[in-house]
Amino acid sequence: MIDKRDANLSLAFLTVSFIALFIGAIAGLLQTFVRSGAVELPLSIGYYQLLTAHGVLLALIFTTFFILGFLYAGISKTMGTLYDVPRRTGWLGFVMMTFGTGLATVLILLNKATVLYTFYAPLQASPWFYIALVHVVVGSWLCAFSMWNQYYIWKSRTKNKLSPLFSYMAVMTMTLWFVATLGLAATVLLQFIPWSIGWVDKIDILISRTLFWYFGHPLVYFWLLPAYMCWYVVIPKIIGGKIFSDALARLSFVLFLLFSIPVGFHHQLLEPGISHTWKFFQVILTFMVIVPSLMTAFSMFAVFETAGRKKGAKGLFGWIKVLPWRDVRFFAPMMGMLIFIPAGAGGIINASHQLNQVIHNTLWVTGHFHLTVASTVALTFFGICYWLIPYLTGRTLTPRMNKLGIIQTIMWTIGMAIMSGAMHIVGLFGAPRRTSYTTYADHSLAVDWIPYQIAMAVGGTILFLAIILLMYIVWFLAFKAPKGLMDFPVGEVEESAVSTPVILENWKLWVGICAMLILIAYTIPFGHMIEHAPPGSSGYKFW
Ligand code: HAS
Repeated sequence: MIDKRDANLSLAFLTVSFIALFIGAIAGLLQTFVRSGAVELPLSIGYYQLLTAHGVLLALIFTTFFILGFLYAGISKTMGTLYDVPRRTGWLGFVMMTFGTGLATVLILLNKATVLYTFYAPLQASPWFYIALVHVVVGSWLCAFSMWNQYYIWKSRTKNKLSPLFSYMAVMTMTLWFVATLGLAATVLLQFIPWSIGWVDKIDILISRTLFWYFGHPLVYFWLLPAYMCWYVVIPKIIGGKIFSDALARLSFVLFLLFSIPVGFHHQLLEPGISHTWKFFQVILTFMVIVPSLMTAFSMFAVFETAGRKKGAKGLFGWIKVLPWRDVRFFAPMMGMLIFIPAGAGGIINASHQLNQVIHNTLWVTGHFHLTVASTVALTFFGICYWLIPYLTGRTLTPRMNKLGIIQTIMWTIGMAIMSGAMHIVGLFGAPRRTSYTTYADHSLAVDWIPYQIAMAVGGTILFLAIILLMYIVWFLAFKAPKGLMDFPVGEVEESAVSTPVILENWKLWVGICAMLILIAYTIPFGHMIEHAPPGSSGYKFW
């Protein structure tokens, strides 16, 4: 049983995350309608305003709050009840983040921050929007400090050389987040706030985008790693198997820390002002960051097959049949894994310099991130909430909710296949992303895109219905499900697995190599940007 005080902290984060999910999903549905030409927005609400709300609330807020809620629950489960200082620091972080989220949402709704979730300069928002973001980031740092503090106290009290796998992964995820958000903090504090207040007239766009993508790429792994924590630690237990290798799991997280940050240029391959040599270098590192995902795929196949064979499965693929397909705690993350196979392949296409010329700034990219974060990660998070919420509220997952969860997962998978499939195809035809409905003066090329945009609206509608169903299940599990004991599933490691080398827990070493790689990948190109700095740009508010 989890300590009530720890459960409350986790539930607080999860509550904000689901509110953000609901509002963000309404914005998403309306967007697909507008983009297909089916409706016009009333009350002078702008398309780009809606798009900003959708991106900020889903990509930044739903994910971050969900992750922190999940991590706190897992740390409390695997290292024991939170110590007082970490718990209090966690609450302080929560209050700051929630204040920042509220302020940012109000500004977006007032049309004072219509700058999309990447807030690219020279689009300019009210300074309060950037100040709100500072609150979210500093609040999340407090959570990082609180988790590190818990880990430090636990280690010094237990004298254990190795921490529990889940907690180790949580500490690594927050380390990655902290190093990544330094870039965001730098651009917001040194560039955006002074410029939006009017202390300086101009902003250096290339530097702001470079600092943003220094943060923006590891951000996607900050979303992915908690999903991997579920795959590595939770799924083996649910399917009645064992963790393939503790050492391999930890090594893959180390590799994410090392290689996910010095790769931001692969989002800027078409940007002038960065030499090809440095783009090429960061593309190589991008291909390195694929390795830990391939290790994860290998490890999961091993877990499934070993568990299946223990249950008597025969033949090359017999183990697939004996997986617990009717258990939503497995089914939802499994759909996420299966989707990650084409989604990851899409990422490799994006990272290839020549192919990036074809897909950059097209709807293909939107399709890519709806398969990765909005399917692989989101489905895993949904799968987690079906057992995490009853675990935290002292209730149980009933067979009826399990069934509804399976239906929800199927709806999500079908809706996303239609929407994201259409995005990928029409993106290859050249349809740009981040645009409202337009036929470009009835140009034949643009008119040909419309059927795909209608398909996107159909997929979006199914997704929205799936969100309503999810909200019902979440509400039921939180307030109505019968009282009982629900498990936080934590797998055990296979007896035959190699023992974990203690060096994997040498933080100074890994953070040191991470810092070195960042310096190698960024120092010279960043120096060039400063040396050849353009005059900069004033701010624009188009919508
Ligand atoms: Fe990405 C753009 C490259 C992964 C998210 N990406 C984006 C954007 C987002 C995003 C949000 O190089 C748009 C940002 C914006 O607004 O502009 N991405 C990659 C690469 C990977 C990758 C190389 N992306 C992700 C993940 C995301 C995400 C993960 C969110 C969570 N991405 C790019 C690039 C761009 C980009 C360029 C810029 C494009 C442009 O021009 O703007 C890799 O990490 C992918 C590696 C993954 C794999 C798959 C492994 C498969 C596994 C599943 C195994 C299945 C099992 C089940 C075990 C190699 C682990 C088996 C069971 C059975 C029963 C069979």
